Amino acid sequence: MKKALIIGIAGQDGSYLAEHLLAKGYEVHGMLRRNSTPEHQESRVHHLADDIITRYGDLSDTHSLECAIRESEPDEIYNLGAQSHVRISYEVPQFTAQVNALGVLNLLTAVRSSSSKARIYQASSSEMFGDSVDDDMYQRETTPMHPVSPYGCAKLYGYHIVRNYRKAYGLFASNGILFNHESPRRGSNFVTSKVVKRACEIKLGIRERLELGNMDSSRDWGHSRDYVRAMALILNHDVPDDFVVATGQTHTVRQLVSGVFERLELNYEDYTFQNPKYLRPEELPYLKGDSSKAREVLGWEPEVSFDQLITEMVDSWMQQLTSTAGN
Ligand code: F7E
Repeated sequence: MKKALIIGIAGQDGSYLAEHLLAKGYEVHGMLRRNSTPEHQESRVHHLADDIITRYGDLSDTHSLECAIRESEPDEIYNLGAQSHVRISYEVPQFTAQVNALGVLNLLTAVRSSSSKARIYQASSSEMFGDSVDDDMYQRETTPMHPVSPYGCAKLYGYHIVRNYRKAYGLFASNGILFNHESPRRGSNFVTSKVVKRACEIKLGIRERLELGNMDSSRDWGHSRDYVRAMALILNHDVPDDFVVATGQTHTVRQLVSGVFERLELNYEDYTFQNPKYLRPEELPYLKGDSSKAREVLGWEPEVSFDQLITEMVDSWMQQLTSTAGN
């Protein structure tokens, strides 16, 4: 039986990855960060409580990483832990760097000092490309990286230190360069979830308006469930390597908003307003990923379309909100 350690198991991706690995027969260990409010801390993995082994830990605490590695003796480590919100990275830039950049170094150091032979997956991000795009309007593994946020800068360090340790010390350490990926489990301060939740609340008469930042940026949005499959394929490939994971389609935030409201038979223009507090000091304007390498080398491809993703999120939020209203 293979053993996996998922750092950040209580997040959107951590929870889907745990389900995916359990279904493949893995013993699944997870590390989660302590919050001051225990409520909802493990809500995304609550249904797996009898099947997974969790412990508290933190990427900024090398001792906790060493203990987790020693106790779980993993064959595979998935580092999904991060301060993952780009706008908030401007409010906590040093914390973001400590976790998203130095945290990766702490993990690599902990693997080496424990003499672990575990394969390591690093959750790298399309935010690392920043304002850089190839002439054909795609970003791919070879596209130069010019990050435009503290989050992107920190993730770029994590990406490079993984490549450096792979070459320098022969670690099996790989980067998945994942473009935006969403689901009903997405935190409600990311744009897809925020738009869907607010639109459902407006439809139900619970709320009157949706306040957003920049609606002209474009993102390549996929489904988290599809993307965790790519993570496992990346670690089970015969050599460590770096892969872009993306759908290859891009939509503006405005198209997302208009599509969600249309599904609910509402006109978004009647309810949507700009609030400067949601604008970023520097915006990443455009993302569209070319995942040909992952498709050709790993045989990966996404199964859920953008429309199916939005439908699943709308159905889920409608169901949650109507069941809460009935309580
Ligand atoms: O913003 C615009 C915002 O916060 C998407 C993370 O998972 O993907 C994610 O980062 C777009 C941006 O995702 C609001 O300005 C407008 O252009 O959903 P988001 P993100 O920043 O692209 C990458 C790949 C990661 O790695 C990150 O961890 O939507 N936008 N108005 C807004 N965004 C938010 N959150 N809230 C608004 O009110």
